[in-house]
Amino acid sequence: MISLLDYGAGNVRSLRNAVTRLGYEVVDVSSPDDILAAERLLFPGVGAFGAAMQRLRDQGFVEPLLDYLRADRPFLGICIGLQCLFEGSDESPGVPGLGVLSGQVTRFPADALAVPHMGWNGLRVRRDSELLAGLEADRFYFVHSYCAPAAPDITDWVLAETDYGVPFVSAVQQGQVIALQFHPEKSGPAGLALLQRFLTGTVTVAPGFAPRILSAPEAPKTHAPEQPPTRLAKRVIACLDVRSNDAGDLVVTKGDQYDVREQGEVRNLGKPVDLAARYYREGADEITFLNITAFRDFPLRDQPMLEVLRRTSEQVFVPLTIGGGIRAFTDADGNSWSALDVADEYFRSGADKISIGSDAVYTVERVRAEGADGNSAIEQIAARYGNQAVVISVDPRRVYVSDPEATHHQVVETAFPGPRGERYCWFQCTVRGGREGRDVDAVELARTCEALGAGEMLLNSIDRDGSGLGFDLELIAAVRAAVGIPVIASSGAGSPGHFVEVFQVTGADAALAAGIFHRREVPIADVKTALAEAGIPVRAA
Ligand code: 1PR
Repeated sequence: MISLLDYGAGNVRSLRNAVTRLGYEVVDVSSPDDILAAERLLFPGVGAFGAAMQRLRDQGFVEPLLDYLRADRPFLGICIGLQCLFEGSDESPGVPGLGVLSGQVTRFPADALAVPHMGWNGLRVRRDSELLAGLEADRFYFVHSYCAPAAPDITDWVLAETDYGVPFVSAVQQGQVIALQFHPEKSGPAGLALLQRFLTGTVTVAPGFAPRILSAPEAPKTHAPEQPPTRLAKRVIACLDVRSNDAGDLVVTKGDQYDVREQGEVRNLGKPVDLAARYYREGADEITFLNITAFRDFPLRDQPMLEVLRRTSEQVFVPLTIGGGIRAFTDADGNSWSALDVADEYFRSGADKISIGSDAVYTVERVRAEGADGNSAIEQIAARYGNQAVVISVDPRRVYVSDPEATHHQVVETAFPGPRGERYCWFQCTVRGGREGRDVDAVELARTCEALGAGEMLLNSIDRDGSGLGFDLELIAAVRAAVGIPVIASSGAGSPGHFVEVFQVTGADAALAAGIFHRREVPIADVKTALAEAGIPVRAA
């Protein structure tokens, strides 16, 4: 029986699914007494530091939690669950943490590297442990903008550090108290193995161990030899465009330049849950579902899609993104839902991130005219679930011009001139699955959405979609240079070499493909091999 300290700050379904999958029953902590009665306590990390601490305080959980930790009872904190052990965080100035560990959590420097730190990174193991034994060479999934800097006065706690611009603490343990900056529940087989060690109590304690709260400087007992810095891997993402076919079955489909029909029929490339499970087994670093007709069918009516998400999240233990239809909606009877309601339902059904397409374009138009008011879907969802949970899916199409002065949009000089030899183009955002172009370019969209709180850009290209000609490097480089959040390159992958090229040329953080994976033309493992051979860090497939 595993007690889950779900303090209501966000989605913990992924963790529940992982624990259940490993054969354990999860009970929720709903009162202070439940903490002291727990056999093993999980403190998952979602939301912001201040909100998490506030909720612990409001529910009277702080004192019992400290008692539980002082008594060296089995505890696993994850992400914010690690950060709350410190004295405070720059994310929420003035809000005290639990103070079990001395030091302050700080924001990653944003100058050179994309923030959040999102994706698969390694561990520099600082001392031997049963928890990490044999997993030292694996990568784990991180997603956070704040970190605990590696500092000498907590070295007796530190199991592992990780590097991302700065070295930071990625795993701590004293006795039975463990905390991890990464998400084992989203870290594939290695993460599940680690979680299982905690759940089964494989992690034993030296006899006579007494934990200290607020540790004093002390040299670690075992120091691993100096190891090279860890590197964040470039992510390879499998994307499933999902819609109902004409028989009413939910299928994975795939378009050419967004046209998913062949001889009048919606292309059917497989069943969503089965394909997602296959990509998980084959080593995809993330899975993305795009509910491509949700702009016209309200997604909360689309129970089969929510069911797809639920069933997938029970068997896929890497991050799961879902997009399509995240917007406010009023039905014929006058019932209204906000975009946040739609996102809530997606998160409840197992999503780790949601992606917003059309509504982001309308938001940018509104912000340009009236300024930000805090009410956009991006702002509201980021405020509840964190920036890292909000992806913007952009569907741009090239618009060619002969003269850069002929448009107010940001243009690039292109190596692929337009039909009349135009040497410049801008990237026009579209809505409703590419059906309607708007007066917003992809660079403006990316900048504004970042400022509103989006955590990641998924950059499609209608021109390249389904073409197999390679990613639109000019588009991706232009957007990558404009924002500090991670950018996912999408559309046009035809070979492993295209992944190598997009990472080398544009600095993209992840690359996504659909057609080549669905048609089994290129295995994910071949993509990873090509990347590794080119010296690009990847998580082994
Ligand atoms: O506008 O918030 O309801 O979201 C709708 C979502 O559905 C958006 O994310 C939009 O990108 C997506 N979408 C809408 N219509 C289509 C379509 O194809 N007709 N799919 C569509 C977008 C692009 C990628 C594709 C890559 C890689 N498809 O998802 O997977 O281009 O393909 P490739 O590797 O085969 O080239 P909203």
